[in-house]
Amino acid sequence: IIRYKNELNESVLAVLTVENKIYVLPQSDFLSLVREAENKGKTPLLLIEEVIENSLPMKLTLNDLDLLIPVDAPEVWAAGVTYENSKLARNYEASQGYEEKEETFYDKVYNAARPEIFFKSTSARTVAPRGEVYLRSDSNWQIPEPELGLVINKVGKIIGYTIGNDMSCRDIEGENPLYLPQAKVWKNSCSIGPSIRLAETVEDPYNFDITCRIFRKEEKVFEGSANTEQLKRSYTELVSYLLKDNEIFDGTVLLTGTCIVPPNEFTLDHNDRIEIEIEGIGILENTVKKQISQT
Ligand code: DO4
Ligand code: MG
Repeated sequence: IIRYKNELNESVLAVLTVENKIYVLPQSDFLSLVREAENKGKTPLLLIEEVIENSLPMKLTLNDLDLLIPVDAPEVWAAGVTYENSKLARNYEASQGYEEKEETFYDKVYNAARPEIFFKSTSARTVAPRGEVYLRSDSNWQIPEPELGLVINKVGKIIGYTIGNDMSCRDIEGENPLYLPQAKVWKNSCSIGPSIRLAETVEDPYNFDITCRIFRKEEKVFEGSANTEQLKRSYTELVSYLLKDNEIFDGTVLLTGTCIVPPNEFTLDHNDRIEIEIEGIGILENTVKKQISQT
């Protein structure tokens, strides 16, 4: 499911099929589609199949469309240290390169029953596909974190899968884990999209290939890949901790943690272009910018 802005500046919901055909949907947004399906005792996929049978695809392709965030997630939350790679990277940044002998907070959380879950973004801070993610002016070590995002409803049902970029400052978090909110949340520090893959169409959500590419002046300076089979925890486990004694809203996105970390000497730069690809969901592309008015 995608959303785009038409020539009248209106938001339009559409479906992109596996054959790369795009059909406009009658609902105004993703949650309306989910709610209408529920009210009719059908699934979103059934409603979409009816549209596909009774209409013609658009002539335009995905590249022609001015894409919007596929769901206006009221809140984006994120899980951390859910892959071994992330644990190793966190230990490196916290130890400033020296080998730690004792068990760290990161080792503990990787093995603990309770996962790390933190507040990542609000809809106003979240950037659309092809939009600009910003660098923080008080950090010299910044990376994208390519993550699978769970789109959930208020009772924690996974209704879709999307792609998220949990932009992060390794030096700020490495200095002190209590700085986590500053290492994770600032203007344009999160991006979601380009599509939502309906949960009912995914055979095995623990088998998504994820690839991240970073381009500088159109030259590829980083590429890394992983698969969600390497995830330490289950999605239901992460969602259940997010919901504990909490109020969660329809369309919330829970990022499931990063499994790809660029080399330790790498930091993002102004005008870098980031691509995060998850097979069957698409490519989330963003350009990196220094903020214009930094204080
Ligand atoms: O502890 C920091 C957060 C780690 C994180 O965001 C991740 O593993 O993806
Ligand atoms: Mg992360």
